[in-house]
Amino acid sequence: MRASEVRELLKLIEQEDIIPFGGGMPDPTLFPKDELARIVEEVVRDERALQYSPTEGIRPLRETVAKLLRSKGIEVTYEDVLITTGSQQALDLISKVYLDPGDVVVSESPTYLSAIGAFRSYEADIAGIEMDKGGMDMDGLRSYLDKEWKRCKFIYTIPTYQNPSGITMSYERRRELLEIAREYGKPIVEDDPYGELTYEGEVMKPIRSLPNSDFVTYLGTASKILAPGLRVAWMVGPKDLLRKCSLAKQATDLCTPALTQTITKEFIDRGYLAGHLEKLRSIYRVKRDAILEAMKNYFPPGVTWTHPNGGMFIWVTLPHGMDTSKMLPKALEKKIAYVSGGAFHPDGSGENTMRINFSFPTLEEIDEGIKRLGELIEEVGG
Ligand code: PMP
Ligand code: G9A
Repeated sequence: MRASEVRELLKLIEQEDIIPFGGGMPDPTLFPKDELARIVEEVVRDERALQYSPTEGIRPLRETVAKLLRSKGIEVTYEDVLITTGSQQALDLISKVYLDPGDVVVSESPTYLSAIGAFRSYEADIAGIEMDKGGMDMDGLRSYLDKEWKRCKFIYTIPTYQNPSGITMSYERRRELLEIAREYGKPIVEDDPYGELTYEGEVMKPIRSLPNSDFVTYLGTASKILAPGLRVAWMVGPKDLLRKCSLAKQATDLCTPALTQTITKEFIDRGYLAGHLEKLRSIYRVKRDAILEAMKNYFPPGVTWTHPNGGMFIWVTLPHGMDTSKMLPKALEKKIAYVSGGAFHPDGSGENTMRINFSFPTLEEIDEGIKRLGELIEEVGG
């Protein structure tokens, strides 16, 4: 087990006055506090919300989630839904069920660093497949599976507004991925915390909603669309896997808090989610535009970055030979924080890359922070 660079950075940011481009945190001023306060006031008087609850999740929330998923084209009933304590727990449970030491998970490279952490904690290796503008490279995936078919236990993907790159997998690739996975007999785990956060272009349908995708395990979460403090998420997958994950969950935490499950359910059932998502999209769109504009204004030549249509992250590549991890102490001196790219690469490469979050900082911080970062890159890069 290794420390997560994001978690360590969060500790630091808590203590100091640093412009935070590091953690993937929602804008705290957008939490729907009034609606939540009204709901909490009622829910906390409901003794069922204060009681232990079934490991699979409270049935009313499972039904609400199933309905939400059906609206995205994922045809499920409540019985297909397992509620988890954050999607992070789903990643842990899936690993616990699937992975033995020495097994391999195939993922995009770069990928979500705490997924790497979850897989590694079960002593699995992660094989990172390169990406381009259309997502994971399918030729790379095929040639990896040709070599290491046996060791690979599943394919992990974040196809929409990926953490950390902001890249979205095209429909062509989504279909090809399904075909390859079926051909090689490997399950897919589709992690989708950002799919609702579209600021531009087409709203992408999950892989799990495409034809013949029943073998795909789909992870959704309330963290980015409502509040991560609730620790409420959901998992849909093959019945056998769901059953085993629920057994694993019994040993892990017995159940996700009924209190936060009920709050989440009420928030969705009272019809607050759609309006809230509209608000998130409109404000994050402004922040995304502002950060792209600031990068254009302040970054020196030779620096490139992605232009995500949604989500929370921009992936920045510095000229070859630069090392963002070595540069981080200097960035912290200048009171700015980012996550260096090596943390997201299963093989530790990507020294000259970094992830920049734009949902959490304010517009003023975005402008000032990117200005300081541009100056730093110029200083260090010579
Ligand atoms: N997967 C991805 C890709 C994420 O970005 C995150 C949060 N940053 C998670 C899973 C975990 O989210 P949570 O546990 O809050 O649901
Ligand atoms: O706080 C966390 O660890 C969740 C955020 C993940 C990220 O920054 O990718």
